[in-house]
Amino acid sequence: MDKTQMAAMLRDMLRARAFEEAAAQAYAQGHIAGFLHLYPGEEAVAVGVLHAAEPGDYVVSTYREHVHALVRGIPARQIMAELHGKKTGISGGMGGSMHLFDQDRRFLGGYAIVGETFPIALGAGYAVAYRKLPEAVLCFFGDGAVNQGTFHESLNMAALWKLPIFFICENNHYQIGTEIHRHSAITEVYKRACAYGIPAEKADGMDVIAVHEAAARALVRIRAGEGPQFLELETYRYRGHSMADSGSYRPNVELNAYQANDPIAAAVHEAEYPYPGIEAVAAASANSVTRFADHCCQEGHLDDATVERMRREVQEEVADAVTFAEQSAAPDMEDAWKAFRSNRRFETLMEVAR
Ligand SMILES: Cc1ncc(C[n+]2csc(CCOP(=O)(O)OP(=O)(O)O)c2C)c(N)n1
Repeated sequence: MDKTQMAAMLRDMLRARAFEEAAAQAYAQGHIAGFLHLYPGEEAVAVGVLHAAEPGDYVVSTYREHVHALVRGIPARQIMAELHGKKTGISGGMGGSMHLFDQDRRFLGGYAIVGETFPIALGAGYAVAYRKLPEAVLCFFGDGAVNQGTFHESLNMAALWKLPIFFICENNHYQIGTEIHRHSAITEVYKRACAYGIPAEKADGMDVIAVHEAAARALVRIRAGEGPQFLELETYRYRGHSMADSGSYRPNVELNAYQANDPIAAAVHEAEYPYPGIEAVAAASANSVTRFADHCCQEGHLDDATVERMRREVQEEVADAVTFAEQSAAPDMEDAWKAFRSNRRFETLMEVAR
Protein backbone atom coordinates (compact mmCIF):
# COMPACT_ATOMS: atom_id res chain seq x y z
CA MET A 1 0.00 0.00 0.00
CA ASP A 2 1.49 3.35 -0.96
CA LYS A 3 1.91 6.49 1.09
CA THR A 4 -1.02 8.36 -0.50
CA GLN A 5 -3.44 5.51 0.15
CA MET A 6 -2.29 5.10 3.76
CA ALA A 7 -2.69 8.84 4.37
CA ALA A 8 -6.18 8.81 2.81
CA MET A 9 -7.26 5.91 5.02
CA LEU A 10 -5.89 7.54 8.15
CA ARG A 11 -7.61 10.82 7.32
CA ASP A 12 -10.94 8.98 6.88
CA MET A 13 -10.49 7.21 10.24
CA LEU A 14 -9.70 10.45 12.02
CA ARG A 15 -12.61 12.23 10.31
CA ALA A 16 -14.95 9.39 11.26
CA ARG A 17 -13.94 9.54 14.92
CA ALA A 18 -14.25 13.35 15.03
CA PHE A 19 -17.63 13.25 13.27
CA GLU A 20 -19.14 10.70 15.61
CA GLU A 21 -17.89 12.43 18.75
CA ALA A 22 -19.34 15.74 17.49
CA ALA A 23 -22.65 14.00 16.77
CA ALA A 24 -22.69 12.59 20.32
CA GLN A 25 -22.16 16.09 21.67
CA ALA A 26 -24.94 17.56 19.51
CA TYR A 27 -27.26 14.78 20.70
CA ALA A 28 -26.40 15.44 24.34
CA GLN A 29 -27.17 19.13 23.75
CA GLY A 30 -30.58 18.22 22.36
CA HIS A 31 -29.87 19.25 18.76
CA ILE A 32 -30.39 15.72 17.40
CA ALA A 33 -33.58 13.83 18.17
CA GLY A 34 -34.54 10.15 18.06
CA PHE A 35 -31.99 7.35 18.06
CA LEU A 36 -28.31 7.87 17.30
CA HIS A 37 -26.11 4.80 16.82
CA LEU A 38 -22.45 5.68 16.79
CA TYR A 39 -19.36 3.96 15.33
CA PRO A 40 -16.24 4.87 17.40
CA GLY A 41 -14.01 1.80 17.67
CA GLU A 42 -15.26 0.28 14.40
CA GLU A 43 -13.62 2.75 11.97
CA ALA A 44 -11.13 0.24 10.53
CA VAL A 45 -14.03 -1.79 9.12
CA ALA A 46 -15.76 0.90 7.02
CA VAL A 47 -12.49 2.54 6.00
CA GLY A 48 -10.64 -0.68 5.11
CA VAL A 49 -13.52 -2.13 3.09
CA LEU A 50 -14.65 1.03 1.29
CA HIS A 51 -11.10 1.97 0.28
CA ALA A 52 -10.93 -1.37 -1.53
CA ALA A 53 -14.18 -0.61 -3.43
CA GLU A 54 -14.76 1.29 -6.69
CA PRO A 55 -17.08 4.30 -7.11
CA GLY A 56 -19.31 2.13 -9.33
CA ASP A 57 -19.99 -0.34 -6.50
CA TYR A 58 -23.19 -0.09 -4.47
CA VAL A 59 -23.17 0.19 -0.68
CA VAL A 60 -25.99 -0.92 1.61
CA SER A 61 -25.70 -0.33 5.33
CA THR A 62 -27.61 -0.44 8.58
CA TYR A 63 -28.75 2.21 11.06
CA ARG A 64 -25.11 2.58 12.23
CA GLU A 65 -24.12 4.05 8.88
CA HIS A 66 -22.76 7.60 9.24
CA VAL A 67 -19.18 6.48 8.72
CA HIS A 68 -19.98 4.32 5.69
CA ALA A 69 -21.67 7.40 4.18
CA LEU A 70 -18.72 9.66 5.06
CA VAL A 71 -16.12 7.30 3.61
CA ARG A 72 -18.28 6.89 0.53
CA GLY A 73 -17.81 10.61 -0.02
CA ILE A 74 -21.01 12.22 1.22
CA PRO A 75 -19.88 15.58 2.64
CA ALA A 76 -19.82 15.84 6.46
CA ARG A 77 -22.08 18.90 6.19
CA GLN A 78 -24.87 16.96 4.48
CA ILE A 79 -24.69 14.05 6.91
CA MET A 80 -24.59 16.27 9.99
CA ALA A 81 -27.50 18.34 8.65
CA GLU A 82 -29.49 15.13 8.12
CA LEU A 83 -28.80 14.08 11.72
CA HIS A 84 -30.12 17.49 12.78
CA GLY A 85 -33.25 16.98 10.64
CA LYS A 86 -32.49 19.95 8.38
CA LYS A 87 -33.51 20.41 4.76
CA THR A 88 -29.84 20.67 3.67
CA GLY A 89 -29.36 17.06 4.82
CA ILE A 90 -28.63 14.27 2.34
CA SER A 91 -32.21 12.97 2.70
CA GLY A 92 -33.76 16.43 2.90
CA GLY A 93 -33.91 16.26 6.70
CA MET A 94 -36.72 13.73 6.56
CA GLY A 95 -34.70 10.55 7.05
CA GLY A 96 -32.50 11.38 10.00
CA SER A 97 -29.59 9.37 11.36
CA MET A 98 -30.81 5.95 10.24
CA HIS A 99 -31.86 6.89 6.70
CA LEU A 100 -28.94 8.42 4.86
CA PHE A 101 -29.26 7.86 1.11
CA ASP A 102 -27.33 9.13 -1.91
CA GLN A 103 -28.17 7.72 -5.30
CA ASP A 104 -25.34 9.54 -7.09
CA ARG A 105 -22.72 7.91 -4.84
CA ARG A 106 -24.56 4.60 -5.03
CA PHE A 107 -25.12 4.69 -1.30
CA LEU A 108 -28.39 2.80 -0.99
CA GLY A 109 -28.97 3.50 2.75
CA GLY A 110 -29.25 3.39 5.94
CA TYR A 111 -31.97 0.88 7.15
CA ALA A 112 -33.49 0.82 10.62
CA ILE A 113 -34.87 -2.70 10.47
CA VAL A 114 -32.36 -5.38 11.42
CA GLY A 115 -31.90 -7.73 8.46
CA GLU A 116 -33.50 -5.33 5.97
CA THR A 117 -30.11 -4.80 4.39
CA PHE A 118 -29.98 -8.28 2.84
CA PRO A 119 -32.93 -8.18 0.43
CA ILE A 120 -31.94 -4.66 -0.67
CA ALA A 121 -28.42 -5.91 -1.50
CA LEU A 122 -29.91 -8.96 -3.19
CA GLY A 123 -32.05 -6.78 -5.48
CA ALA A 124 -29.12 -4.53 -6.35
CA GLY A 125 -26.92 -7.59 -6.93
CA TYR A 126 -29.51 -9.10 -9.24
CA ALA A 127 -29.73 -5.85 -11.23
CA VAL A 128 -25.94 -5.74 -11.63
CA ALA A 129 -25.72 -9.41 -12.66
CA TYR A 130 -28.65 -9.03 -15.08
CA ARG A 131 -26.91 -6.15 -16.83
CA LYS A 132 -23.57 -8.03 -16.71
CA LEU A 133 -21.73 -5.06 -15.22
CA PRO A 134 -18.36 -5.31 -13.45
CA GLU A 135 -19.82 -3.86 -10.26
CA ALA A 136 -20.17 -5.25 -6.75
CA VAL A 137 -22.72 -4.67 -4.01
CA LEU A 138 -21.27 -4.16 -0.54
CA CYS A 139 -23.67 -5.23 2.19
CA PHE A 140 -22.77 -4.26 5.78
CA PHE A 141 -24.56 -5.77 8.78
CA GLY A 142 -24.04 -6.61 12.44
CA ASP A 143 -23.59 -9.95 14.19
CA GLY A 144 -27.18 -9.73 15.49
CA ALA A 145 -28.60 -9.46 11.97
CA VAL A 146 -27.38 -12.92 10.97
CA ASN A 147 -30.16 -14.45 13.05
CA GLN A 148 -32.86 -12.94 10.85
CA GLY A 149 -34.59 -15.08 8.23
CA THR A 150 -33.68 -12.56 5.53
CA PHE A 151 -30.01 -13.40 6.07
CA HIS A 152 -30.49 -17.06 5.18
CA GLU A 153 -32.89 -16.45 2.30
CA SER A 154 -30.61 -13.83 0.79
CA LEU A 155 -27.41 -15.87 1.13
CA ASN A 156 -29.13 -18.82 -0.46
CA MET A 157 -30.35 -16.83 -3.45
CA ALA A 158 -27.09 -14.90 -3.83
CA ALA A 159 -25.15 -18.18 -3.96
CA LEU A 160 -27.64 -19.89 -6.25
CA TRP A 161 -27.60 -17.04 -8.77
CA LYS A 162 -23.90 -16.19 -8.25
CA LEU A 163 -24.72 -12.59 -7.50
CA PRO A 164 -21.88 -10.08 -7.08
CA ILE A 165 -22.56 -9.39 -3.41
CA PHE A 166 -19.93 -8.80 -0.77
CA PHE A 167 -21.42 -9.66 2.65
CA ILE A 168 -19.53 -7.85 5.40
CA CYS A 169 -20.35 -8.75 8.99
CA GLU A 170 -19.32 -6.12 11.54
CA ASN A 171 -19.02 -8.44 14.50
CA ASN A 172 -18.84 -6.10 17.49
CA HIS A 173 -19.94 -8.99 19.74
CA TYR A 174 -23.20 -7.38 20.85
CA GLN A 175 -26.78 -7.24 19.65
CA ILE A 176 -27.83 -4.19 21.71
CA GLY A 177 -27.01 -5.60 25.20
CA THR A 178 -26.91 -9.29 24.30
CA GLU A 179 -23.47 -10.84 23.85
CA ILE A 180 -22.97 -12.99 20.78
CA HIS A 181 -22.68 -16.30 22.64
CA ARG A 182 -26.16 -15.62 24.09
CA HIS A 183 -27.79 -14.86 20.71
CA SER A 184 -25.93 -17.15 18.30
CA ALA A 185 -25.43 -20.89 18.35
CA ILE A 186 -22.33 -20.33 16.22
CA THR A 187 -20.22 -17.38 17.34
CA GLU A 188 -17.83 -17.58 14.39
CA VAL A 189 -20.28 -15.96 12.03
CA TYR A 190 -18.34 -16.61 8.80
CA LYS A 191 -18.96 -20.34 9.19
CA ARG A 192 -22.64 -19.77 8.44
CA ALA A 193 -21.79 -18.66 4.90
CA CYS A 194 -20.11 -22.02 4.26
CA ALA A 195 -23.52 -23.68 4.56
CA TYR A 196 -24.49 -21.89 1.36
CA GLY A 197 -21.21 -22.60 -0.39
CA ILE A 198 -20.14 -18.97 -0.15
CA PRO A 199 -16.39 -18.51 0.34
CA ALA A 200 -15.93 -16.89 3.73
CA GLU A 201 -13.08 -15.44 5.70
CA LYS A 202 -12.55 -13.80 9.07
CA ALA A 203 -10.18 -10.90 9.67
CA ASP A 204 -9.17 -8.54 12.46
CA GLY A 205 -11.61 -5.65 12.23
CA MET A 206 -9.39 -3.47 14.40
CA ASP A 207 -6.58 -3.55 11.82
CA VAL A 208 -7.40 -1.39 8.80
CA ILE A 209 -4.65 -2.93 6.63
CA ALA A 210 -5.86 -6.48 7.31
CA VAL A 211 -9.41 -5.37 6.53
CA HIS A 212 -8.34 -3.66 3.31
CA GLU A 213 -6.38 -6.70 2.12
CA ALA A 214 -9.21 -9.13 2.86
CA ALA A 215 -11.75 -6.85 1.15
CA ALA A 216 -9.56 -6.34 -1.92
CA ARG A 217 -9.12 -10.13 -2.29
CA ALA A 218 -12.87 -10.67 -2.03
CA LEU A 219 -13.70 -7.97 -4.56
CA VAL A 220 -11.32 -9.42 -7.16
CA ARG A 221 -13.21 -12.71 -6.95
CA ILE A 222 -16.61 -11.05 -7.07
CA ARG A 223 -15.68 -8.93 -10.12
CA ALA A 224 -14.43 -12.06 -11.86
CA GLY A 225 -18.03 -13.29 -11.79
CA GLU A 226 -17.46 -15.99 -9.19
CA GLY A 227 -20.43 -15.03 -7.06
CA PRO A 228 -20.81 -13.74 -3.52
CA GLN A 229 -18.14 -13.60 -0.85
CA PHE A 230 -18.42 -13.28 2.93
CA LEU A 231 -16.12 -11.47 5.33
CA GLU A 232 -16.46 -11.42 9.10
CA LEU A 233 -14.60 -8.60 10.84
CA GLU A 234 -14.14 -8.75 14.57
CA THR A 235 -14.45 -5.29 16.00
CA TYR A 236 -15.80 -3.41 18.99
CA ARG A 237 -17.94 -0.34 19.63
CA TYR A 238 -16.71 1.94 22.38
CA ARG A 239 -20.11 3.47 23.12
CA GLY A 240 -23.43 1.90 24.02
CA HIS A 241 -25.72 0.53 21.34
CA SER A 242 -27.23 3.99 20.82
CA MET A 243 -27.04 7.29 22.66
CA ALA A 244 -29.95 6.05 24.78
CA ASP A 245 -27.78 3.18 26.08
CA SER A 246 -24.96 3.59 28.60
CA GLY A 247 -23.50 0.19 27.68
CA SER A 248 -23.15 -0.64 31.38
CA TYR A 249 -23.72 -4.35 30.76
CA ARG A 250 -20.16 -4.63 29.45
CA PRO A 251 -17.28 -5.22 31.85
CA ASN A 252 -14.83 -2.30 32.03
CA VAL A 253 -11.92 -4.66 31.49
CA GLU A 254 -13.35 -5.57 28.10
CA LEU A 255 -13.98 -1.98 27.01
CA ASN A 256 -10.55 -0.89 28.23
CA ALA A 257 -8.81 -3.69 26.37
CA TYR A 258 -10.45 -2.70 23.10
CA GLN A 259 -9.84 0.99 23.64
CA ALA A 260 -6.21 0.20 24.30
CA ASN A 261 -6.30 -1.37 20.86
CA ASP A 262 -7.89 1.64 19.22
CA PRO A 263 -8.02 1.45 15.42
CA ILE A 264 -6.77 4.95 14.75
CA ALA A 265 -3.81 4.78 17.06
CA ALA A 266 -0.85 2.56 16.38
CA ALA A 267 1.19 -0.14 14.71
CA VAL A 268 0.12 -3.25 12.85
CA HIS A 269 -2.00 -5.38 15.08
CA GLU A 270 -0.43 -8.71 15.94
CA ALA A 271 -2.77 -9.85 18.70
CA GLU A 272 -5.63 -12.23 18.04
CA TYR A 273 -9.07 -11.90 19.62
CA PRO A 274 -10.43 -15.37 20.12
CA TYR A 275 -14.06 -15.06 21.11
CA PRO A 276 -15.54 -15.53 23.67
CA GLY A 277 -13.18 -14.73 26.54
CA ILE A 278 -12.81 -11.52 28.45
CA GLU A 279 -9.35 -12.62 29.60
CA ALA A 280 -8.19 -12.94 26.03
CA VAL A 281 -9.62 -9.54 25.18
CA ALA A 282 -8.02 -7.98 28.25
CA ALA A 283 -4.69 -9.59 27.43
CA ALA A 284 -4.64 -8.12 23.94
CA SER A 285 -2.49 -5.05 24.11
CA ALA A 286 -2.44 -3.54 20.67
CA ASN A 287 -5.07 -0.88 19.74
CA SER A 288 -6.82 0.77 16.19
CA VAL A 289 -7.10 4.53 15.01
CA THR A 290 -3.99 5.57 16.94
CA ARG A 291 -2.43 2.18 16.17
CA PHE A 292 -2.74 2.87 12.47
CA ALA A 293 -1.38 6.40 12.87
CA ASP A 294 1.68 4.98 14.66
CA HIS A 295 2.08 2.37 11.96
CA CYS A 296 2.05 5.03 9.24
CA CYS A 297 4.73 6.96 11.13
CA GLN A 298 6.88 3.89 11.82
CA GLU A 299 6.78 2.90 8.17
CA GLY A 300 7.97 6.38 7.28
CA HIS A 301 4.81 7.15 5.32
CA LEU A 302 3.80 10.01 7.60
CA ASP A 303 5.32 12.01 10.44
CA ASP A 304 3.76 13.09 13.72
CA ALA A 305 3.34 16.67 12.54
CA THR A 306 1.39 15.52 9.47
CA VAL A 307 -0.88 13.32 11.60
CA GLU A 308 -1.50 16.25 13.95
CA ARG A 309 -2.26 18.54 11.01
CA MET A 310 -4.73 15.94 9.67
CA ARG A 311 -6.36 15.70 13.09
CA ARG A 312 -6.80 19.49 13.21
CA GLU A 313 -8.12 19.66 9.65
CA VAL A 314 -10.79 17.01 10.17
CA GLN A 315 -11.83 18.62 13.45
CA GLU A 316 -12.26 21.95 11.63
CA GLU A 317 -14.22 20.19 8.87
CA VAL A 318 -16.53 18.59 11.43
CA ALA A 319 -16.97 21.82 13.40
CA ASP A 320 -17.94 23.52 10.14
CA ALA A 321 -20.46 20.72 9.47
CA VAL A 322 -22.03 21.24 12.89
CA THR A 323 -22.34 25.00 12.34
CA PHE A 324 -23.81 24.38 8.88
CA ALA A 325 -26.34 21.94 10.35
CA GLU A 326 -27.31 24.26 13.18
CA GLN A 327 -27.77 27.22 10.84
CA SER A 328 -29.74 25.32 8.19
CA ALA A 329 -33.52 25.55 8.03
CA ALA A 330 -35.78 22.65 8.98
CA PRO A 331 -38.00 21.21 6.25
CA ASP A 332 -41.47 22.75 6.11
CA MET A 333 -44.82 21.25 5.17
CA GLU A 334 -44.22 22.07 1.51
CA ASP A 335 -41.02 19.96 1.59
CA ALA A 336 -42.88 17.14 3.32
CA TRP A 337 -45.59 17.13 0.64
CA LYS A 338 -42.96 17.22 -2.09
CA ALA A 339 -41.12 14.25 -0.59
CA PHE A 340 -44.35 12.34 -0.14
CA ARG A 341 -45.18 12.71 -3.84
CA SER A 342 -41.66 12.14 -5.20
CA ASN A 343 -38.94 9.64 -5.74
CA ARG A 344 -35.53 9.97 -4.08
CA ARG A 345 -34.48 12.59 -6.62
CA PHE A 346 -37.51 14.70 -5.72
CA GLU A 347 -38.99 14.13 -9.17
CA THR A 348 -42.75 14.27 -8.75
CA LEU A 349 -44.36 10.86 -9.22
CA MET A 350 -47.95 11.70 -8.38
CA GLU A 351 -50.18 14.62 -7.68
CA VAL A 352 -51.98 14.44 -4.38
CA ALA A 353 -55.12 16.44 -3.67
CA ARG A 354 -54.83 18.41 -0.45
C1 LIG B 1 -36.50 -6.57 12.79
C2 LIG B 1 -35.97 -5.80 13.97
N1 LIG B 1 -35.99 -6.37 15.19
C3 LIG B 1 -35.51 -5.69 16.27
C4 LIG B 1 -35.02 -4.42 16.12
C5 LIG B 1 -34.45 -3.69 17.32
N2 LIG B 1 -33.00 -3.63 17.19
C6 LIG B 1 -32.40 -2.50 16.76
S1 LIG B 1 -30.75 -2.68 16.66
C7 LIG B 1 -30.79 -4.27 17.22
C8 LIG B 1 -29.53 -5.08 17.42
C9 LIG B 1 -28.77 -5.37 16.18
O1 LIG B 1 -27.48 -5.78 16.49
P1 LIG B 1 -26.38 -6.02 15.41
O2 LIG B 1 -26.99 -6.55 14.16
O3 LIG B 1 -25.32 -6.86 16.02
O4 LIG B 1 -25.83 -4.58 15.04
P2 LIG B 1 -24.96 -3.56 15.88
O5 LIG B 1 -25.95 -2.63 16.56
O6 LIG B 1 -24.15 -4.33 16.83
O7 LIG B 1 -24.13 -2.77 14.90
C10 LIG B 1 -32.11 -4.65 17.47
C11 LIG B 1 -32.51 -5.98 17.98
C12 LIG B 1 -35.04 -3.84 14.83
N3 LIG B 1 -34.56 -2.61 14.58
N4 LIG B 1 -35.48 -4.55 13.77
